[in-house]
Amino acid sequence: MLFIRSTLVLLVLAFNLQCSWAFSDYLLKTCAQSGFCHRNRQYASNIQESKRSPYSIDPSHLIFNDPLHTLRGTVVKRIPQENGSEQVIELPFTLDLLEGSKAHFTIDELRDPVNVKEPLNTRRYNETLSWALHESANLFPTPNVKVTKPKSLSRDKQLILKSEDKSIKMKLHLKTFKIEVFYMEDLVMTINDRMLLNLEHLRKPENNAENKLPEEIIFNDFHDDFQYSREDTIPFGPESVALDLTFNGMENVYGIPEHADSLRLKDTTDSDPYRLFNVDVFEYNTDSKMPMYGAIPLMIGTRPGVSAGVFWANAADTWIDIKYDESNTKTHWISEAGIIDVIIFFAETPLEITKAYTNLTGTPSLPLLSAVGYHQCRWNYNDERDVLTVDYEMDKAEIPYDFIWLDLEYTEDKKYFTWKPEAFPNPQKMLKKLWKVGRNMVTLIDPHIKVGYDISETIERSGTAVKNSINEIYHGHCWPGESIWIDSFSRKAQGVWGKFVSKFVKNANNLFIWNDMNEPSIFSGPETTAPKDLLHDGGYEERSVHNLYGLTLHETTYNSLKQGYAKENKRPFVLTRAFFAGSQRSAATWTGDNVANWDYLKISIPMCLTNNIAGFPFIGADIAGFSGNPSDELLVRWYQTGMWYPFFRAHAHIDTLRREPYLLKESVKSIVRDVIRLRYALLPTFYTAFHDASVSGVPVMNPIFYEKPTLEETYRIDDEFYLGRSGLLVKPVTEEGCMSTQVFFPPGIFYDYFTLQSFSMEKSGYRDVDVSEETLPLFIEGGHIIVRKDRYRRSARLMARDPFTLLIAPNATQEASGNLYVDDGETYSYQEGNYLDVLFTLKDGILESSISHYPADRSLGSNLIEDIIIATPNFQKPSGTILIQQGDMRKEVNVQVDPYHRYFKIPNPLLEIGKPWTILF
Ligand code: NBV
Repeated sequence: MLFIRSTLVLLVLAFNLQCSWAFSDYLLKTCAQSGFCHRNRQYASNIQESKRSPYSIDPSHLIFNDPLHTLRGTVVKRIPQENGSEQVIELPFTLDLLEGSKAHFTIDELRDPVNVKEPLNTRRYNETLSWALHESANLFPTPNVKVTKPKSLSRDKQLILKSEDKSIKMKLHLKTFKIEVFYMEDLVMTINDRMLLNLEHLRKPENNAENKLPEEIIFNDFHDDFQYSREDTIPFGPESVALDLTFNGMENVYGIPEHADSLRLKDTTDSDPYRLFNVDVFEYNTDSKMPMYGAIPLMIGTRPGVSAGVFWANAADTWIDIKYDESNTKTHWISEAGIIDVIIFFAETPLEITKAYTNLTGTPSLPLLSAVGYHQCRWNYNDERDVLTVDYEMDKAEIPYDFIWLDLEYTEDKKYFTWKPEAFPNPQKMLKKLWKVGRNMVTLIDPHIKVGYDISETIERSGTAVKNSINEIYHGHCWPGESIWIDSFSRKAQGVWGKFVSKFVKNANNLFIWNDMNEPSIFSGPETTAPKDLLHDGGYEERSVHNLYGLTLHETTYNSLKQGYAKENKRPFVLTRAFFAGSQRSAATWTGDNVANWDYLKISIPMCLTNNIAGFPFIGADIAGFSGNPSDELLVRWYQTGMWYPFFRAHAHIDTLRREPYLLKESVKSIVRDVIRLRYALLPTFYTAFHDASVSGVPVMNPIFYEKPTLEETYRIDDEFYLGRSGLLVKPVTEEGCMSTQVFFPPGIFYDYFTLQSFSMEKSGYRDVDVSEETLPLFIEGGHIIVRKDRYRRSARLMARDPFTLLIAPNATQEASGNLYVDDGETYSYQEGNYLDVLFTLKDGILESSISHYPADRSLGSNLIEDIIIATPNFQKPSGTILIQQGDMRKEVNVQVDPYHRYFKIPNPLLEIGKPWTILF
């Protein structure tokens, strides 16, 4: 049976590979086909009619726990019975006001073990937060919360909690479990305003009916009639959790990646809700709410002056309805299992919300500098010779690159941790050749392990494979044929995987790992993923932990690589396809199997922006489309767009024509070469942006509204963005045959990046910008200083000693500033303080550099500055010579003037980047 179905699915997949470029929608459930989604949507509409609240807070059980400042209590669910009595279900509830204008609340259920069969864990899964939060995240309640309660607490009363700094006030309505949250005395969020709170408590099939509220329906409670899920045993019966949260006065919400949709989320009243359920969606639909490879249940709402965030810490299959209604945004969160575990954030700006969120879930780790360069990938480079030819040809064409990738086919019979011997007889030698110029290799290692070789046998023997519903090792189908899956939730499995990885990278120092198919993708499974009744470590069902699986795997891979490279103190590089909140700490990701057409190019921008605001900036899309062969025009536009993706990688399906940049016809090649070189020239600025992200979570690809949160007209712009906080503003061309495009500019002075022609915007608005095939609409906002390295080198590592160029773009008051972060680009020694941090400022006719942090290794700061270019809006060039000072050195020089009078230049000032200096105009 399993075999017939998997063959069928394989046939369907194969058919798709060849014949069409669209996702096969029937493989995935709609909300109406998903038991718990359908039930909760129905409940939502019924409860709106009955206007009855079955849930309340029991006043007699409220404890305000002083030392911990946690409010503990019981949410009571009352179910009227036919005989007039009520069945009462008690649900433990906690609420904390957290430091920094945040709050955390949970609603759980204590399940009776009598009703649960071994080896299932009785408990509702409540460990999602511990995976999502970083190790030392601080969930401490703020001290001195002021509680105001009426003399006698009865059911129709309210309780008021106020944080010490008074930024947050929460009004708890006991009768309906409604919570109003005020930020700076402004009602910003209401929880359970629409009374959609629902927790389907444990019951048996035989007494299911009497456990239903009158507003609930019975639909797929104990079985699943979706075509591919009929074998689901659903051992707990219905166990979903749901809640509504309203963003008051906000008409714009963002986040909840991953979806191939606009940056501002859409109203779902007339469609399915957005779904978060990690699945393999080959050639996914664009402009769609369908689930994708990753899930970050973080939503951010904003209006000028106030922003709010909701982090729904639940890893089960989740659907989210959004309704924009009379200047409020009403959201309804529905998860199939687990507990209600929510952190809410409040701040003045959306950027502060992202920062606060990454403060808890971890900032993105600082990548290898080379990983910020260009990655050349294809399914597949066939053998050693193929790899070294690509390497050679890239150099011959003088196109820099840093990583070459090996997809699936380098393995022997798709057995991970092996090399196909005839194709790769000496991987070490190949890796050494690449390393000579500082280059790296990434190989694909997936979690599905072919049965019948030492790796799978070790997993089986050590009891670290994922189990089926009767606790036997689960077997399914994936690329290698019959496979088992490593259960990376378990510590033991992590150790086992660690050994495989260490052995694999032994003797190498430039070999890294790509975890693909880790949603997990299972060809023979329902919705092409794992059956929901599989069992993981601790007796938890896949149903409860599904969206975490990818994270557990790539985090294990990262830790294993870190261990493997401990001697070199080297930072690992891991690419993951599946992700969850917290993935940013240990991986990069990409937008999966897109198609070489304009729709996918266009949608890649909001997709990357969404990940960036959800704390996971190291993302890109396959350039120039995974499936299909792009036209020259599309390919050029894709490189011009892709050079701004934080993760800059070309990749192509095995059935496509080769398209490495050196193979392109001369006119196209030279544009692509210039684009890749521009990325390398800007590497210091990109790396500084990555560093900012690693410190505070600031997006690398930064939406306009994140930089200008008071300008409401920016709230729907998702086709242009800034590079971090550098002031570089980009509007990639994503339309075929485009000759002119409209670019939005906030008020201020702007410079065309290439010509330094300036213009001034009195107020924000759009300008027509002409484009040709070669041009990329790229601007610098006045007030910024950009740092570059302009010389062509073969790889990032070879640029280490290169001199810097500074590009100064003054604002209307002739001021500008910018910063530069430098470290060795490879090791963790920056964590011991071995880095250089420089601040450049232009003010009152003085351009100066000050050092905010000196590296222990002073050679990091010995690079020279070879050019300083100063753009001048109204061409005010210094009248005489200018004075340059660094330490004891003082010299007067003449500036060089651009014939078009757009800038002047200080050539060869011979200043060291790592020491302070001053230039007087
Ligand atoms: O390993 C092959 C591909 C890979 O190239 C792609 O990037 C992944 O998203 N992989 C999926 C498996 C098969 C895709 C049809």
